[in-house]
Amino acid sequence: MNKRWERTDWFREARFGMFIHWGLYAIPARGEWVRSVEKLSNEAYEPYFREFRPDRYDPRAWARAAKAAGQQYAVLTTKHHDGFCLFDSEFTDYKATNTPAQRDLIKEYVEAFRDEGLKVGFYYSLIDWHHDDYPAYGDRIHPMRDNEAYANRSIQFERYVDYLHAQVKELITNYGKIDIMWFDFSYDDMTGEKWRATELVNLIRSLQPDIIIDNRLGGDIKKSEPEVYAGDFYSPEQIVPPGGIVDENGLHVPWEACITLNDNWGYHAKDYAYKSPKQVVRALVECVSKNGNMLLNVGPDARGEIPAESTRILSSVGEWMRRNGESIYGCGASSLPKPEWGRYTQNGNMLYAHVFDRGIGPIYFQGLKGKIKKARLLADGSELKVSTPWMAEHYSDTESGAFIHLTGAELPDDMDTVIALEIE
Ligand code: H79
Repeated sequence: MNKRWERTDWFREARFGMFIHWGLYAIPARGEWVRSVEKLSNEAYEPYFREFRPDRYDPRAWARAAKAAGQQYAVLTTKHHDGFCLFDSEFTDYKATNTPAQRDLIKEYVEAFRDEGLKVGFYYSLIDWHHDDYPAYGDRIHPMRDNEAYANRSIQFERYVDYLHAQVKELITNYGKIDIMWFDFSYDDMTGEKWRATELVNLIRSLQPDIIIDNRLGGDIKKSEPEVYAGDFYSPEQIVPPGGIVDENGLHVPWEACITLNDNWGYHAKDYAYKSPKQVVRALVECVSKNGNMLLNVGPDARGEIPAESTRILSSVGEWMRRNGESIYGCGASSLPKPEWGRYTQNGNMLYAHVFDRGIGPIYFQGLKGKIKKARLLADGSELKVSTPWMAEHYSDTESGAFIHLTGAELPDDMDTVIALEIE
C-alpha cells in the first residue's frame, strides 16, 4: 500500500501527539464510560447537558501545552460514545451550541492548534448511546442494555448510519484541512459495511485526499490487499505492541499507541494513578524503537482545563523533548538488537542510544567496533570517547563491540540519557 505510506509520511515523522477526551462526562468526573458503567438513562444524563458551561475553555492553552511537550499533532473527541457533539451539527440538537457554552467548541480547537503549527485530528465515536436508532439489544456496551422496553423498541439502524455519514461530512467540510479521522470503535458484528464503511471512506477521501484514518472502522490493515476502510494506521490501546506491527508480508504498518496519563480517558476527579514523566518518556522511546507513535491522552475538566498533574507531566516530558527530540522525530527502529541497557532509535546514519540503565563501567555497543565515527551526549552536545577497556579482548562476545565510558556514577538524565552516534 504505497498510498498509505505516502499519506502517513508526516505522521511517521511526528511520532508524538496529544489525545484529548472532553465532553459532558467531565462533569460527573468518573470517566467517559460513566453512562454505560452506571447504566444511566438519557434523563439521568440530561442535567450535564443543561449545565455544561466550560468557562475556562482555552484551546490555545491546550495547544501551547501540547507544543511545549513536543507533541506535533492532536486528536479531540468531536463526539464520544455518549453522543454529545462539541461541534455545531445540523443533524442533532445534542450539541455544545445548545448548552450554556453556546458555541462550536471544535472550531476554536482547530484554529488554536493550527496557529501553534500542530496537525489537527478528529475523534468520532461510531457507538452512540444517545441516538434513537442505535441498537442496545444484546449489546454489552450500551447503558440501556438491561431495559427490555428500550431494547425492543423498533429502530432503523440505517438512519443512524445516515447520521454518522452526514456528521463526518460536516466535520471534514466545515473546518478546513483535517489531518486525522479517528473512529472508535467496531465490535462484534458492528463493523465494516455495517457502517457502510467503503462509502464513508470514499466520501472522506474525495473531500480530504490527504487525511489519514485509523483502523477502527473494521477490516484488516495487516492484509497485503486491505479493505478500502481498513485504515492508514493501526491503533493499539493502552499497550505498546511488543514487536511493533507488521503486515502479513512482514512489512511495517504505521501505528500509534494511545495511552492514558492516569487510568481514565475522560476527566476523573479521583484518579490519581498518574504515570511518571520518566515512564512516559520511556514508553515514547519504546514506541519509536518499534516504528510507532504515541498518542498521549489528557482529559480536561468540566470547566475546560487540563488537570494540573497532567500539565506538570507534559511539561517535564517537554523539557526532555526539547533537548532530545532529535532522537524521536523522524526516527524509527534500528536493525541492531535491543541492547541490555535500554533501546535504540535510528534515523539514517544517526543511531540514538537511549540509556535507561547505567550499570557500572562503560556502556557496551555490540557490533559497533570501528563503526562509530562520532559520539555525543545529545542533551548538551558534549563529546564522548569510544574506548576499549582493559583486557576487553578476553571477554567473550566483545570482539565486535565498542565501549563508551560515561563519567559519574549516575546517569546525567535519570529519565533517559541519549547518546547520539554517527555510524558508518
Ligand atoms: O475513547 C477511549 C475509550 O473510551 C474507548 N477508546 C479509547 C480511545 C474504549 N476504551 N475501552 N474500550 C473502548 C473498550 C471497551 C471496554 C469495556 Fe468497559 C469493557 C467496555 C465495557 C467493559 C471499560 C470497562 C469501560 C467500561 C468498563
